[in-house]
Amino acid sequence: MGKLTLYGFDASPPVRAVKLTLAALQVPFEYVIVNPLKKEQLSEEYLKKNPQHTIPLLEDDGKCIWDSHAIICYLASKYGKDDTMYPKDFYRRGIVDQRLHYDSSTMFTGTLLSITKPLIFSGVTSIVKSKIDAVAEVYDLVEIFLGDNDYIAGTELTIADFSFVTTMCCLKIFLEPQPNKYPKIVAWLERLKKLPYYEEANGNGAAQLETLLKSKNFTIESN
Ligand SMILES: N[C@@H](CCC(=O)N[C@@H](CS)C(=O)NCC(=O)O)C(=O)O
Repeated sequence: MGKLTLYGFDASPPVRAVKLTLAALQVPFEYVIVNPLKKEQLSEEYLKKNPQHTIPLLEDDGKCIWDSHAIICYLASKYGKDDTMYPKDFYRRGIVDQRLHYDSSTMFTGTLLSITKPLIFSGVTSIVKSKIDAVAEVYDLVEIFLGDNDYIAGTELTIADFSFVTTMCCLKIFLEPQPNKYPKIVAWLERLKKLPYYEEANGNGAAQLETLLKSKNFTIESN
């Protein structure tokens, strides 16, 4: 196994999706902190590795790959002892990919980041109600994605669960999923929390982001 380095910061949900994947695969790695609150992702040295200046970034024996979704597919394909976390079966893989693209486009970027980025980086303190309505729309869909299964892409834990849980546990800060309305989501979040590596790989960083966001004393505008 080559030398793996993860560049990131625990408050970042996509970084935590990679940490969960590495923990599940039991792959050792070096963790280098790149703190976006200090604009460290814009350093000349980092831009050479990732011109898109996002965290997470993975370096595997000198080869760089970024975007959490691409990274977790890469890790599960290369280091998985079997294919349960990222199935080789074309249809089951297609379902996992669909979930990952949904997180990448709508759930993380279109919904969570569109709320958190102005709060953290632009001094905005009020959130328009339509953005909270978008969170409810995400929950409606995730409840359907879960269906009768224990996990986001079927009966087995996959990398899609890691991508979703890191985003969903932060959307919770803005809209708590009520058990009577979203029983499957609530049960799934509890299920994921029982993973032995959950707290270290996701729980602690999610708590850090929650503390940061709550320190902004944001309000939600009524329409
Ligand atoms: N789709 C990307 C999103 C990554 C992302 O937006 N990361 C944020 C932190 S949560 C970041 O690096 N922001 C700093 C920047 O874009 O300069 C992924 O999944 O890796």
